[in-house]
Amino acid sequence: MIKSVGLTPNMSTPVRETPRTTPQAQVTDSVVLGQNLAVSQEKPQPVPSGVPHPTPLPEDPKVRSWQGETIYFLLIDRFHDGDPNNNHAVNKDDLNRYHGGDLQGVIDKMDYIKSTGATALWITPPMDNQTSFVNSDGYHGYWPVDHFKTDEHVGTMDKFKEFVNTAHEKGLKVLLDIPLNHTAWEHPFYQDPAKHSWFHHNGDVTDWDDPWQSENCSIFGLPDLAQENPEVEKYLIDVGKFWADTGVDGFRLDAVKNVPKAFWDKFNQAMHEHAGPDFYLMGEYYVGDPSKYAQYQHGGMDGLVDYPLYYTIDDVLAKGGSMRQLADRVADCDRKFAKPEMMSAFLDNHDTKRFLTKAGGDRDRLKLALSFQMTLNRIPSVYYGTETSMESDNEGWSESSRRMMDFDNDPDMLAHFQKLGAIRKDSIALREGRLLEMWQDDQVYAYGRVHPQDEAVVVLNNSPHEQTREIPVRAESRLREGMALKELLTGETVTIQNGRIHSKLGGKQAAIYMPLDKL
Ligand SMILES: [Ca+2]
Ligand SMILES: [Ca+2]
Ligand SMILES: [Ca+2]
Repeated sequence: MIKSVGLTPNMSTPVRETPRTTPQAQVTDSVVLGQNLAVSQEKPQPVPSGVPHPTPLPEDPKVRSWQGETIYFLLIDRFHDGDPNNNHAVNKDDLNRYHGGDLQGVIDKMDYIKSTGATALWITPPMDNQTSFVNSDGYHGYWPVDHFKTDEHVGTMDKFKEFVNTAHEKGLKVLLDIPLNHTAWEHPFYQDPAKHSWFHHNGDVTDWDDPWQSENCSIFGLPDLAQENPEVEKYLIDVGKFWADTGVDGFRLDAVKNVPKAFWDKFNQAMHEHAGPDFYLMGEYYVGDPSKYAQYQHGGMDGLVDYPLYYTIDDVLAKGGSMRQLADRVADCDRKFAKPEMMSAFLDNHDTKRFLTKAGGDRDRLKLALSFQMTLNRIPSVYYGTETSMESDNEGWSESSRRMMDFDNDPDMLAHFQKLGAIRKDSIALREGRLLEMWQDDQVYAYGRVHPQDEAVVVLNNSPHEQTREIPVRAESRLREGMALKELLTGETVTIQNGRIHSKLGGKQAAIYMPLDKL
């Protein structure tokens, strides 16, 4: 079990992907790609969206609600090395060791992040971590030894504040990842006999299906904090207040499943009282059953990452299953989640294989999945490098999904993502509209996004062959007979005839239609 520690630093319970048992990472040449790129001096130009009547997202992140955001998620250590002076014991040849990325690197690449169309940034925990344990480093940030300090590899607290200010100046919100379930072994509290009652002493989780074990036992041996102890509860709420005071716009809460819900309810309430009702709390709850999610949203957690949808995206869009499965999953989740529009849809992350690898390297499948993710009634979270077609190894667990960012790996995929980002940014229908299913069969899924100001219609063809459908306009829609719609990915125009949209799509293609006339 101890060998697995560095391989599952997020401490989540893998539901389908199980941790690898062999510790040796398969390091390939691609690991070192992108590490020595000079900081680009030229600012990337915004991509035109082609949205007929744009309703742009406000530039000032402080006046925006989270619902309209597009999140870019990166591992600080694996994004960009902006300061070689903090490269303590870096080993870029070993995926379980520090690679040298830091806050300065994220600052240096902020224009790139903005150019993708993302509007918010989620970074891994910057707190001071235990340097290493067995054959792994705390590069991921989930092994805190001091919750009130930044790590020496990441940068100083002043650098952190500069990072937050730079993001805000560029119009990006900041979501900070924060681990509250456990500490690292070298945390001084764990060594302190006076703080014995601050931790559970129940041994490791042995049965992942046992909810009591999941909350009260150690994950891979990590010291498990006893949140039911009022002193611990107060301490962790103080940790939250401390980081909220740096000016970040929300938290991504690690390992929700492994902490009693009663703690989360108190923590959520305390954070909203301290930092305001718009301070976004996004939980990581590694569970595929959508019916278990509403309790957390009712308890003040604004949203959670959408694992139920993730598994279906994997089955259908990566592996080519029936689109009926995807349509039914979206409808089922929309019914069961308390606030589906505050949930976050993702294709892959640091605990999964990368989407493109699961799709057998089929780039058309990645493009289709991105088109789905960016037009859905969820907050999209895009994992760094997915927009440039980075891949994982086929073998092993998730460490090969954490290679150093390769900015130049696939300009064509990046252009597709930028286009989708620009469209979402300019369309209130895609950001805030209600989702109405319009069509489903084994190959094709279509939905409308209906907002009082505007509408969009999205049609997705999951078959490798061309498909044509006559999609009926819903009664709830204000799209009417004879109206012309522009398809934003090709620029073609179609006219609504006999109450239907004539949609012809190439294999594995998406269409995003918007009315040329104002509604
Ligand atoms: Ca560095
Ligand atoms: Ca450290
Ligand atoms: Ca726990």
